[in-house]
Amino acid sequence: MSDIVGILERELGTAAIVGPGHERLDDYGRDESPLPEFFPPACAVLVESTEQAAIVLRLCLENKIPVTPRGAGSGMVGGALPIAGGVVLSTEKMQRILEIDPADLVAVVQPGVVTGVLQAEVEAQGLFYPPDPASLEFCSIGGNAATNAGGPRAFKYGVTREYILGLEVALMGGEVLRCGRRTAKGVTGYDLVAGFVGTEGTFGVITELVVKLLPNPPAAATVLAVFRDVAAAGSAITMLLRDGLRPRVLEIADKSSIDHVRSKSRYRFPDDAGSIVLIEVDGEPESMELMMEKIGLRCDDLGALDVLAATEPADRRSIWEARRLISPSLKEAYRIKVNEDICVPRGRIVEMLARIEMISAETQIHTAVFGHAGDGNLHVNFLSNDDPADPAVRARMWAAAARVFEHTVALGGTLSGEHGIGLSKRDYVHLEQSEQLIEWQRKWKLLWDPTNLMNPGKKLPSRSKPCSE
Ligand code: 2HG
Ligand code: ZN
Repeated sequence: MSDIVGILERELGTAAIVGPGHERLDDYGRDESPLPEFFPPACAVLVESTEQAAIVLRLCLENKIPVTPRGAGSGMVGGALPIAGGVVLSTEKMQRILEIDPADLVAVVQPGVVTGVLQAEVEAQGLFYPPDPASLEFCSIGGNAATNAGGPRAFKYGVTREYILGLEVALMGGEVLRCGRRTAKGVTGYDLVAGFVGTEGTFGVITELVVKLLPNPPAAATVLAVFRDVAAAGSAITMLLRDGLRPRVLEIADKSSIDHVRSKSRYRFPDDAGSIVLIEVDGEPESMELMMEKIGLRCDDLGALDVLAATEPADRRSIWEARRLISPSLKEAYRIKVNEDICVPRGRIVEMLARIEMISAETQIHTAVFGHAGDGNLHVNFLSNDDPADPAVRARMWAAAARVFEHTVALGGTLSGEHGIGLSKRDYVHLEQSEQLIEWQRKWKLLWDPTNLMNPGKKLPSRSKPCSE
């Protein structure tokens, strides 16, 4: 391998490079995925402009060095792990909001802007950027677009793809391409923006984004319905959906999830909570109140043990803090947390919840289930305090996850609703997609990246035998 670190240092200066011996280099070999391995890159380049990103990509192609794009490193499937070594190209320093335009209802941003920061900035101008991944305080908008991130509000407002109007991307070799628009509608040419979003850094590096904004809803309120168990909560969600109710959020959390945040949360969950359904409504205050009342009464009918409404911003904030604490608290409490984010058709939620309970009982692996149930998107966490270095333990956990995938697909669902496929799920794609479809996607990838140096080995299974977890 050529001295790519030296070459990059000469071209960009040493300040941009986290190279060998640097205390932070190891950080670029990890992300938030449950994979035990650590993949050290030759170096990470913290680019500050599109031009710098293009230079890195030109030099890496010239020297045949793989490149792994990276946002904030909050991904959960190993998409940002440099499994082939080479260079990590991080956009974490590209943090400028270039424009917020209330007339056009768009913002133009660099990829390293933290999602929560963008939300706060647009809200200060009476605007709204709906996608709200749980990691919004530290994840970045470029990573959100690369993974097509979701979040609770996707239930009413849709996922990240629906808010990306235009992109500037830097491709392997250094070509920079601008695609998309800043208009509300537009069908000129093929929709490369939609095709690029969700490619998990396998096509190129996002260097600028035009995002769609909405007017900020005048008011929002949160309703918490407590149920005796997760089955009752799941049935309530199905019934609320059938009633045609469309709050902005319709979340579920089982007892295990709630119990892990109880002691830390400022919000005091009712003692008898065997499961909760978290509902949020927004709109004009009068219509919102009506909707809250309707939902509350319906939850009573559906067997809720308790229905609590939070309208004060402080109460709502503490409920959401508690909800966002579920994932990090589970990670803290267990040495192994294999987390999945399967998505089933909405009509199959109750059945899927029952199948997860069955798999947990049969495999004797403790689970915590929570997530965006209104979308059929369930975070199934397999948890263990056994030795994470023991391959037999991990094999057992992933065998249980594979059973969840099989049941998901059997119910017409998909392996990932929002976290992506990355490395950790690529060998399960066969369960859901035909070889023919996978092959078409390989061809598509090679169109953007003919040398297969851009984040190789992610998103799709390799042609050879699947790797083992
Ligand atoms: C959430 O909704 C995140 O909290 C993380 O998508 C889910 O850890 C998880 O399984
Ligand atoms: Zn989630």
